[in-house]
This record gives sequence, structure tokens and C-alpha cells, in this order.
Amino acid sequence: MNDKLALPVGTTLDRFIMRKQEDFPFATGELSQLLRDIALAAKIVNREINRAGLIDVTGAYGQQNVQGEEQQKLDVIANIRFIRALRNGGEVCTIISEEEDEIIHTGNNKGRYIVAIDPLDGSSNIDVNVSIGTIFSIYRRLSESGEEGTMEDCLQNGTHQIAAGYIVYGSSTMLVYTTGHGVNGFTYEPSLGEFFLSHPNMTTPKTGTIYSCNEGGYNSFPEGIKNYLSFCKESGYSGRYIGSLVADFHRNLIKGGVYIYPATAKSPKGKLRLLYECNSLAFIAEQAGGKASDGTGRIMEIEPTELHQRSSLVIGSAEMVDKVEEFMKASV
Ligand code: AHM
Ligand code: MG
Repeated sequence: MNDKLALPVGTTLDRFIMRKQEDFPFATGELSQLLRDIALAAKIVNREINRAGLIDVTGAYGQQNVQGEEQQKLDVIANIRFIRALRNGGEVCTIISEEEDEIIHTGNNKGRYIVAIDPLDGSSNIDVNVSIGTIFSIYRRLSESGEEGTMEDCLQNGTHQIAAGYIVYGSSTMLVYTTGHGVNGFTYEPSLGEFFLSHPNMTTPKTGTIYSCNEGGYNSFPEGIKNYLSFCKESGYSGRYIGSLVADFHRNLIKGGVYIYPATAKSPKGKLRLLYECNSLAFIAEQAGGKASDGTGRIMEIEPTELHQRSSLVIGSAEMVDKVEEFMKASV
């Protein structure tokens, strides 16, 4: 953890990013700028989310929003906003998005970074006023600068992430990120249009009493997961499942708990995407003292072979993730 500069609660995100950059004398400032680009897009998406119901009313009259653009679903809007901000920023050569089938070349061939993003996670909650989120990972390109980013650049395993974060659009909007030196959380103050440091050096409890899992798929869960769920119940744990990964993860990060999305009959390889969802949250979990596994091994060491690869996910408090792995091992 980088304690060289302990910044006080209330520091703006911009100042925080700037001061952290001073810890690395040879840094070019490009990563700092990239994080600021993401924060800017987050503010815009936050605004769209907050008036979602109102936009729908406007749309019903003319099918156009106030900017004269065609009405679009919020996840499409978020995708456009983040891609636009990253393209305009200039530091990113290539983006991969959960919303896009193919690699997106930004045209910034000198950009040193690759971004993987789930622009709006928790699609089933978008239209019903329940917390949703954005998840992102940042990698350094492996290919030569000056060329377009390659598939190899995009298919790096999670240990190669140089930064990752999420935005949770909840009872307040928060941006939480890591550059591999601990985890910091910032709360958005809408009247000032700024994120302020509210959760410095976040750490997650070693264990907890919350388990988060959609038990609707129980009948087709692996035996080890079924047994672990019985253990949770026998232990009197609380079941909490929002159905928005970011929000479930964020709560468990703070309170201690485990989120489980196993393989099911419907999603035999798991539902969540390794590159857009699992790796970024795994990086944050580990930086906060937690763990992330696919039930048998570390998420961040899985070698991706395709952009939209799925994985099982067990993530949260270290001792709880270990316990799930024990149950999985015992059942084979
Ligand atoms: P999405 O990216 O299409 O929104 O899917 C991911 C979401 C997660 O946020 C959430 O934890 C999970 O899917 C919920 O799935 P289910 O409805 O099967 O429980
Ligand atoms: Mg998602």
C-alpha cells in the first residue's frame, strides 16, 4: 500500500489523482488523465441515470431527448458516453466493451493503454430504479506504439491490470479504484460536480456473514456450491442479492461477505464476463485484502482466449472465498 502521501477525506478526485502521480517521478501523466476521462464520463452517465424516468417521458412525446438524439436505452447511452470520453482523451488505443462484439480502435494509435469496460452493469435493474454500476480495467498495450491495438493486447490476464475500478450508482454515486497501491473510494457531490475522497484505503473484513447468490439456479449448481450454501444457512448467515454485481460487491467489500455466481444449466461456464466484470473486481478485492476465485483457482490468473469469455465467480472476504474453494474441492 502506498502511504507516502496520505490524503485527507474530502480531497477531490482530481487532486488525489494528481498527488498520487507525484509518487511516480517518471510517470507521464497519461494514466492520470485516463482516470479523469473515466470520471468525467461517469458524471455524464450519472446524470442520465438520475433522470431516466423523465427522459422516458420526453421520449414518449417525440422519441428524442433534449440534445435532439434518438432515445436509447441507458446501457447503450452509457456505452457511447464512455467510448466517446476515452476516444477524446487520447491515451487509449483500444477499447473492448461488453456492449460491442468487436475490438474498438479509437484511432489514437500512440495511446499506451487498453480499456475493458462494462458500461452499465445490472441490466435487469436499469429500468426499476435499483443500484447499477460501471466496471473498468486498464492494461498497458503490448504491441508497438503507432499501430492499432491487437487481440493479444486485449487478451491479457488479470494480473496485468495496471488499474481497475467501478462506479456504483446507488443511494449516492461512488467511484472506487485501485492502481495496485490499495483501494480508494470517492463519493459524488452532484451540486458541485465533483467526486470527493470519502473511503480512503479501503480494506475488506477477513470474513463476514453475508452471502450473495441467485439461488433460482440452485438445482443446477455444482455440488460444492450447494453444500456451501447449506453451510451458510446452518451458520445463520444473511442472504443478500441485489442482482447488480457492482452493488452486491460494494456492500460485501464494506461489510464482509461473499458473492457467488457459479456455473448453471443456463450458463454452463458461468454468466459473468472475465474481461469486463470478473478481473476488475478481482483486482480491487485483492487490493482490499479479499480474494476472487472461479471456485477452483485465482480469477486473475485465468488466461483469456476470447473477448466475451465467461467465468464462474466467487469473490469477497478472503476466508469465505477459501471456504467455498474447500467445499468445491471436497465435492470432486
Ligand atoms: P449484465 O452485464 O447483463 O447486467 O449481467 C451481469 C449481471 C450482474 O450485475 C448480476 O450480478 C448478475 O448479472 C445477475 O444475474 P441473474 O439475474 O442471473 O442473477
Ligand atoms: Mg455486466
